[in-house]
Amino acid sequence: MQGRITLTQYLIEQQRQHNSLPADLRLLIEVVARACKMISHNVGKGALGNFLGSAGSENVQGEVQKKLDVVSNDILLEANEWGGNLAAMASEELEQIHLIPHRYPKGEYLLLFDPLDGSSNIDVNVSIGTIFSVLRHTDKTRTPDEQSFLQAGTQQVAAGYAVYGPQTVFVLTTGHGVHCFTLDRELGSWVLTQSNMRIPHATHEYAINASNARHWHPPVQRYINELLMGKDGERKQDFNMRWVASMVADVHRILNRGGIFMYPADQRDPTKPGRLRLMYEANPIAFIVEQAHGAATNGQQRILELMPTQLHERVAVFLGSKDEVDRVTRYHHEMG
Ligand code: AFP
Repeated sequence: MQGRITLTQYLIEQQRQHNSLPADLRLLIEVVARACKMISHNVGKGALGNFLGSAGSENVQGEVQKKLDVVSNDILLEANEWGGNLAAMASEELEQIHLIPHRYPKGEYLLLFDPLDGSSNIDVNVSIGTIFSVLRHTDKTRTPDEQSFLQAGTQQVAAGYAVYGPQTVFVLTTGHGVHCFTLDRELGSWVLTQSNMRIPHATHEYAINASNARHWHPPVQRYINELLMGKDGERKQDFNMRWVASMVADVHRILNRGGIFMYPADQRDPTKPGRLRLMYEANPIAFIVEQAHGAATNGQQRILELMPTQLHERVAVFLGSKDEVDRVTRYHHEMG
């Protein structure tokens, strides 16, 4: 087909146009995208590749790992170790950071990833995905440690996700808008299918796990009650609800047609501020959402400005269409 732009072509053009995409960052993104292709291939095999079910181990979060969690993590580590673009990696599935082995050259970037987001959906054939974030290793004289990764989301130089669904897509930002590439399975290449994705400011759709409703804090109760009242309440319009339980899939819907995604902190355990991880999920997705003209807060402040204190820390998340994110954030400010 004529006029097709592949990911490689797109990245080289970005490099020429903006001069802000260094060659090593471009290569790093290509390696991540290639790893996502391999993960997609394995996800697609499912039971035929003996990939379903539990791996019989737990990750650092105390969650039971699925076989595909482990396989996807290994694919990303192996693909990115030898390219010479990275100083270190961190994965939601690993307790410690992963240093580049001595035998390989080191680069000036740090890569973080959630290898398989939405793993509860693996065995039931519902969309899942990979999320990644790239930071600079600022002090090159020092071997990276956990502290090197503890940078605010505003410092990200690239972020993206892949969704393994009816189609496999790769959504990317390097700070110049959000672009979506679809995997052409016959040719094995990523083809640009959407440029400059925009999240409409207004929406009639929301995503939240409502089974936690009785534990929510008052600002969230107030906001959701108003949505549930629909036309009969003060919002004077009906709202629709969707919940995939794979953040990537919910976010991809929101990037395409608007909506608000919420995973709030609740009253059960004050030491657990929400379920999602700041470094592997909230920061990269917040970068993408803001680049698509949406908003992302933890109810109090912009997610991208939060200063992480731990690699695996969790955070409350409200993101998507700006008008709704602003409203629920205002309720948090008003209600303390
Ligand atoms: P898993 O990868 O452990 O399945 O977690 C997925 C996730 O972090 C996010 O992708 C979902 O939006 C959310 O958790 C689902 O949470 P519930 O299990 O509470 O629905």
